[in-house]
Amino acid sequence: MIRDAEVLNALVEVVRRFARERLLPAEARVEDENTIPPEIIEEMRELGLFGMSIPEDYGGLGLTMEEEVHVAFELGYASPAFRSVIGTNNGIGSQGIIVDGTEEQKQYWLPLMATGEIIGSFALTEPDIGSDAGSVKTTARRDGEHYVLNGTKRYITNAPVADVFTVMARTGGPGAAGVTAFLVPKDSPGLSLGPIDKKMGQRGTRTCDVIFDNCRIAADSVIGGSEGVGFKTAMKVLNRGRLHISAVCVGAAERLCDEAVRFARERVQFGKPIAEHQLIQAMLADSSTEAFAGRAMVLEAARQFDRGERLIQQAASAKLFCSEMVGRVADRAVQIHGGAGYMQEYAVERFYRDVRLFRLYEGTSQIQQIIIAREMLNA
Ligand code: COS
Repeated sequence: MIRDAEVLNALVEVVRRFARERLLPAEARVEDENTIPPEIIEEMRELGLFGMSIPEDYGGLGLTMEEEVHVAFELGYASPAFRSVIGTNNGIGSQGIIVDGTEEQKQYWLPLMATGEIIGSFALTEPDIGSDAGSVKTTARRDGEHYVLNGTKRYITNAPVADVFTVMARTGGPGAAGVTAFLVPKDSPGLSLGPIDKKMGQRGTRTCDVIFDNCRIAADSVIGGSEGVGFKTAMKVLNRGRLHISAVCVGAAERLCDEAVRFARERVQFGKPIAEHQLIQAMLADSSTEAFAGRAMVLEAARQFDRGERLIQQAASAKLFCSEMVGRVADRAVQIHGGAGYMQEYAVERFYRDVRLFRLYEGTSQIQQIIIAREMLNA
């Protein structure tokens, strides 16, 4: 749903210019330094990007899903690391509070996240638990007016800079119904961070372990105040997150198409630019068509989300298609660049590594397939 086309167009235009004029020139520096320059984070704050999906009542822009994916297309055009800085506050780091939090939790945390004053992070994955998210081993034991957490969370995006974590921990018996979601401030006694992970790509995005060793938190830290519904909270957060990631994949695919076209126009072989060779044109055409299909799919799914329809299958389909699609588009972009595509001075080399993650996080492609088939068979 687009509430006011003019207002949205103005926002999208500002973000488009910001991505192309500020973020693209900083990409190589982010890759080298493995960190996002503080002045860029400040500009993102000023643009309100930390609070895109946070309701206006709590200080955010309150974008609808359709409006948000339009902005995500633009941000996805630049290195994914930039989007990740604001990604957790808009997505998995805040959505648990938005969808299931108490009014008190919303009023305390959301305004701080909307301005980017604090960073939220989402801690579900563990050393032994990834796809089988209902089997979390981290425990939370009630002790008077506190809970005591024990366990380790792994590969947690933005953990090194996070101020508060949404933590899924076991309060009850086995399976999804024994999981509770907690809001755990970073300075809670017994919480520590592991060393920063060394990743294949997406340099500038930091992940690490979050370790709970008799970590003591107040009893009112349970999201929504009810035990045993944390897995469902996590799943609802991921439905929306998967759609957002799909939009980022589309933006990246469009960037890769532009990089491939630019190179194909400049590179001369057999006496003419390679863009005039039909086998190159075939690769360009396939990539552009697939990016367009992804864009159309994301927009349709976002409209369904805004209409309040059940979106589990469509979010999983969008994530499956768009993340696999951008992998194919990146591969062709490297192919069109030839040997140059293997060299770090070209953006396609970096994007090829960066987009690999999209098929893995917020549910692997195989998990999306399982979710889609289950929805089809249970209908
Ligand atoms: N949206 C809303 N509710 C959902 C849901 C979704 N996407 N998926 C499951 N639920 C609900 C179910 O409806 C069920 O509710 P009831 O108990 O009222 O029937 C409850 O949650 C338990 O669901 P289910 O029995 O299906 O749990 P499973 O353990 O079988 O779930 C999958 C399996 C694969 C769906 C789940 O573990 C999953 O999504 N794994 C991937 C996790 C992931 O993305 N990890 C990446 C790291 S997080 S960045």
